Amino acid sequence: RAHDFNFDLAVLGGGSGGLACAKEAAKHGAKVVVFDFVQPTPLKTTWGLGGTCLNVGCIPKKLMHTASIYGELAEDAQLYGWNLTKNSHDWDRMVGNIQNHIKAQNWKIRVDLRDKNVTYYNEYATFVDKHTVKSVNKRGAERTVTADKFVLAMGGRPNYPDVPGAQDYAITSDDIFSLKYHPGKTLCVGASYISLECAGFLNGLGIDTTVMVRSILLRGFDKDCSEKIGGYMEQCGVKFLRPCVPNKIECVKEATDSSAPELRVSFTQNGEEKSDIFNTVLFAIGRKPLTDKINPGAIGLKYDPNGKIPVTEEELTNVDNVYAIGDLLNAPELTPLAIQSGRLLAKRLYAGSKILTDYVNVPTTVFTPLEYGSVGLSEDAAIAKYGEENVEVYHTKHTPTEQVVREASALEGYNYAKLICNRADNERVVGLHYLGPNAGEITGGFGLGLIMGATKSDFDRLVGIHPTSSEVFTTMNITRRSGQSIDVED
Ligand code: FAD
Ligand code: NA7
Repeated sequence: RAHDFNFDLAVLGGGSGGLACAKEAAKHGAKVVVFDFVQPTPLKTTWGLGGTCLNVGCIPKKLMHTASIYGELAEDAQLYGWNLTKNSHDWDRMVGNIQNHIKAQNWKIRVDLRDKNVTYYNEYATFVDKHTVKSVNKRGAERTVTADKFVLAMGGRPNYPDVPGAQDYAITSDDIFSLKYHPGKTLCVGASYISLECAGFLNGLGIDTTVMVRSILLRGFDKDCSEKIGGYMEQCGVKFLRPCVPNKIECVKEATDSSAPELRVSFTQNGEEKSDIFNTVLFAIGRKPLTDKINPGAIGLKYDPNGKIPVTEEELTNVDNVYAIGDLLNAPELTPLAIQSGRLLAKRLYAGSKILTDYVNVPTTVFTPLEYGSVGLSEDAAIAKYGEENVEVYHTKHTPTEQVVREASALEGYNYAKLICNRADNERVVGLHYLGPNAGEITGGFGLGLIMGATKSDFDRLVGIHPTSSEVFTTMNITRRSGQSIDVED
């Protein structure tokens, strides 16, 4: 049957999930095509092959976060004896070097696809019927392709609010990492991790930064940790407007190729109407999957009003030859999860595997100035699941050894860790949370413990590595229930 089609598998979207799936399928002998096309932002920003993570997500975000952390470490370096003359930060040089890295990767991915016998079309694909897509390139040339099976991996794009001037003058994370001019005084709207991460690195680069928060910080994450992140950012100089929503953005002075615009933002804070001038307004108020842009009606594809696609545990949609992976699913929007789901799906389809993607206990890290790593449940989610009487919270603060040269400052006490355990199940650890340096490295490792079902006594059995921050998890003995202060040294 597959021989009647141009391809065995057509993948819509060449991002983290789509590329992993396409390459794995080709490895097992399938004839595969990947379509990847980026619609430019309202500011006309566009990028190459590789999807959100490489071009406008994880990679440039981590690099800008690193740039900002280097500023902090340069201060520490002086305390360690380095004579550094304090230079201001050069936005253009940073953006240039980051974009050079990304462009080199875009090229490498193309070569890799060719080497692995995956056909790549830089074209936007939409369905004609359940075995046929029509695709269009940037010059408007069309092509029709048939395939036995389809994998949807189109990811999502940032939302704009329904506020006058938003689409005309504001930017999103799709624009910030390649912004041609220094952003100047910046307003980040939203309390999502993307908003807080952007505000964190901009402030760290010496930019006057404000975050506009409608309600709580980091909905979905542990509340305790989220508020500590906000407190730390405030101490570092980030301004917060909360509770606050924008009403209008007007242009006072247009942007040029080398300079940011001047924008007047009108907003309501605590019921009061106010306004202020900013050079850059960045919306990070959530993302929407691109499901409705592929002519889903032509195949009768079912999806939720927010664009997420319900799938079986085998990532099959309601259409029997169409699968969906990555940010299109009702699951954490994370690159390694998109890759895992893409790769395992291809193995099941073309290599006889039965292994399913595990969507539970996925470690994640928020790269705010105070980094936050977590795996498993938040405290509220654990209480909702197991009942307050069954949830034991062990917590502690810690001082990373490398920071002891810093003067005792207002920033002390934010480095924090907690283990959330289920008393009804031998104190099995159901949530691990860490605030401090190298959060991603620490949380990634401990994630293995959680998927293997580690209990508190397993953590106690583990001998820590001294002097590191990760050792806090091996010596925790204060429970929240005891009421004992974590400010008292053991
Ligand atoms: P994507 O990577 O979004 O790829 C989809 C591709 O399909 C895109 O290139 C799109 O243009 C293309 N496309 C869409 N429709 C069509 C069509 N009809 N035809 C052809 N092509 C199409 N995750 C982490 O794990 N760690 C992080 O630190 C992290 N940081 C992030 C920071 C930011 C600012 C953002 C925005 C995201 C971040 N993420 C992070 C999330 C991560 O980027 C996504 O989870 C991941 O990229 C999802 O992969 P995907 O394959 O589902 O989709
Ligand atoms: P999220 O996590 O969906 O967060 C959206 C944030 O933006 C949140 O703080 C919202 O506040 C805020 N928001 C939403 N609409 C508005 C408007 N109109 N005005 C002001 N503020 C608004 O988005 P992300 O992009 O960070 O994350 C996407 C996914 O990636 C997420 O699901 C995780 O899985 C990872 P609210 O709390 O609703 O008041």
